[in-house]
Amino acid sequence: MRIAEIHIHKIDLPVKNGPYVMSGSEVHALDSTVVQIVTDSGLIGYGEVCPLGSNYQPQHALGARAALCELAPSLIQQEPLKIQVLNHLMDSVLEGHNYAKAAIDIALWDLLGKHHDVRVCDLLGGALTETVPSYYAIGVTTPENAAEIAVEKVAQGYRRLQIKIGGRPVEYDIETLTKVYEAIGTDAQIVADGNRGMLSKDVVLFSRACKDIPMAIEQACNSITELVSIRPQLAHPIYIDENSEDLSVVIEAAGKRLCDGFGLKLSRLGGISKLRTARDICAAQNIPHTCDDSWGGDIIAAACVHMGATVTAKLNEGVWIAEPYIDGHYDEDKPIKVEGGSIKVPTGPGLGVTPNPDKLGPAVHSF
Ligand code: 0XW
Ligand code: MG
Repeated sequence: MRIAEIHIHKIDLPVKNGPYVMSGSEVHALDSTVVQIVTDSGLIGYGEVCPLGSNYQPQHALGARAALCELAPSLIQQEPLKIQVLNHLMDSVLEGHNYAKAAIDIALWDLLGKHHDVRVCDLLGGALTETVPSYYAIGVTTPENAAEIAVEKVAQGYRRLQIKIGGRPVEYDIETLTKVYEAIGTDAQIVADGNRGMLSKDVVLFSRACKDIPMAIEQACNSITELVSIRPQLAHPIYIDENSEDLSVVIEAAGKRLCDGFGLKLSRLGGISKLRTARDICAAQNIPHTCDDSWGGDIIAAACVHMGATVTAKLNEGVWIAEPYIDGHYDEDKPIKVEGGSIKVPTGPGLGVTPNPDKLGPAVHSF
């Protein structure tokens, strides 16, 4: 089997009930890129990457499509089932740009599963569960509103809530987490996520003021250096998210125990192949982690769910998907969605989703 065609689609994803507010940005709509890899046998593999705007990470939608245009010609006529070989080929053609390569990697795993009539999670060693826990991210908002949403989401079945902090006087963050904890207690695990937006001094003040609230603090500061410098002063475990730019950072942070957990993103690391390795590194070091991505529709959601299904329960911090903030699905027959705080693992081969061509629209680039 050979790769015969590669098509790149641009899909606009308005934020439902938006904007989505984090310490450094407020997003009203996202620009997602879907990759279709068509083989000479007629099989089609789908991948997706959707940067969370252009300042959340060193990624942006136009950059993803430009990188994919740089990569696509070298992939034509290659053997799609040799995923590792093609990852090496991509690295030889283009340095970096893991987020764009991730879309290709995901499509190749989708093809591998379809070729063998096996689900991606089962290709990754087997699903340990048929429903994965999700979590809900409450954007930066007033203390009262955050508490109100927290109660609503716990009632819907979520057992982990991420409360966005940062980008404002730290007193507001302290009051917000205090109100949320008063409202839900330990009915759900609480993670306060600063999305790199806080000064180390404010994180120390925040942690000390909230010392009686059982929670983790995720990526509060911009760098690992800052996080490591204040960690001894904190009353809470710390998680690394945005700083885990690639496997080498995960290996170092896990090996040196620089954090107590990770927010891992599929596209940031480079796709399913790389997140599988990060999963195993975390398992070896007993470090809990999420299996997320920045944003995107059913394709990236399915990839995160398949990966999350293979993470042992005690290390599984949940699978975040953008579905609650998106109207509609690429595949209305087999949508990937959060129900009661959990997500069912798709049952079909590969990713288990078949995007409706009408939802993808015409390709913006074809090879
Ligand atoms: C909550 N997420 C996984 C979704 C958004 O992309 C941000 C991210 C995070 O944890 O920072
Ligand atoms: Mg995070």
